[in-house]
Amino acid sequence: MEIGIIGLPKSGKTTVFNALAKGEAQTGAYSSATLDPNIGVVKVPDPRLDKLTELLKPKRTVPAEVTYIDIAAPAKGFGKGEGPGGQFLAYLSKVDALAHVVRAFEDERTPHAEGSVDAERDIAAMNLELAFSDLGIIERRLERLKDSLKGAKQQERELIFREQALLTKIKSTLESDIPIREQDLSEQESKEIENFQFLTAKPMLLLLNISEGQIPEASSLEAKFGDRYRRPNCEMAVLSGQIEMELAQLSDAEAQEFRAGLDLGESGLDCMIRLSYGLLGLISFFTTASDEVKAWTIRRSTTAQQAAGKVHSDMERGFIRAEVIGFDDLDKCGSLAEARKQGLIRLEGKNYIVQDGDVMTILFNV
Ligand SMILES: Nc1nc2c(ncn2[C@@H]2O[C@H](COP(=O)(O)OP(=O)(O)OP(=O)(O)O)[C@@H](O)[C@H]2O)c(=O)[nH]1
Ligand SMILES: [Mg+2]
Repeated sequence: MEIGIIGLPKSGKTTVFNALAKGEAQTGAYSSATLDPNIGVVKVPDPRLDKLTELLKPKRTVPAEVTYIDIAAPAKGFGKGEGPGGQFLAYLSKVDALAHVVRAFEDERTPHAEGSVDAERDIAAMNLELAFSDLGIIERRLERLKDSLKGAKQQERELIFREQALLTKIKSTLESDIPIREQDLSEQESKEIENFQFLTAKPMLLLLNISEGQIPEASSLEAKFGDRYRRPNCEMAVLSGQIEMELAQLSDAEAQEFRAGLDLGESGLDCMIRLSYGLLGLISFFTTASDEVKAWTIRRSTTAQQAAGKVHSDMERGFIRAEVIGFDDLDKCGSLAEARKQGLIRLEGKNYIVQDGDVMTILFNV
């Protein structure tokens, strides 16, 4: 899973990146727009994995991973309705979800490019920018389709007409300010446009970046912005990038203590992972083979055979069956042997739909 961190200049993207990836990328008053993006691989914290390690005492424990990419926008043309440019767009179109860092903190040392802090204005500007990029892609495609109609055979013409109709519908809805992720597309339609990698079709996480002084208002800000911006495929959260970044440099125990003292609740990373898993419809399952406990990320409604393919393509190809036990059952039994004795380990076939927290041993033959 890859999440692209986007935002207007000086909104705190790199600060949030550092908080999530425990990174030490340069933040500050110079423009980082000409630098390469910061890429960080983050281990997904999962208390169930810790518990499994305690129970099964494997030699190795391997958590699932999420990649965060901090992509500085080109200084020119961004927020001006001209659409994100070349390299920037190339990075963005690859990611599974977007995290939009929205500046709510005041800081005289870092003046806002627009001269004032106004989160709603900035959200609208970014949404416009993303929509503009998608509209550009659609318009170019429609031109191409029009050209290819000439000299097309009857069968091809039908396909072209269909694509034209779909893109025209999406375009006009987009023009009335409805991002593709909120458009009521059928599963089939969503599949047909998948390859365009439209930016407004990606699940979106709005991160309102507040200062330390605004922490007492965090829940009222969350209620206010949540009401306004939480939609299907769009989540929002309030966090203080600066503080989260500082806490990320501490040990877990120290960070927890500070967090309690500041009345901060769950960590920025935990919150991001929870929200992005929810947005992307992701769940985790665990494997325990060969002295290794490992967490895997899959989409909801994945079959046992497809899930096996995550582990190894041979396992998918040669899938025979899986031995499955839910995490809670295993936790209650305390060991796989006890679970087996109680008959709680089930045999499941290739069409079994894997559930969040399943602990699986995959039997295969190639
Ligand atoms: N007070 C305060 N300052 C912050 C916060 N988050 C970021 N800053 C400051 O704002 C400045 C810009 O932060 P960055 O994280 O570099 O912002 P950016 O969006 O990556 O900036 P560019 O990459 O240049 O567009 C830095 O000086 C940060 O210290 C915050 O939550 N509170
Ligand atoms: Mg930056």
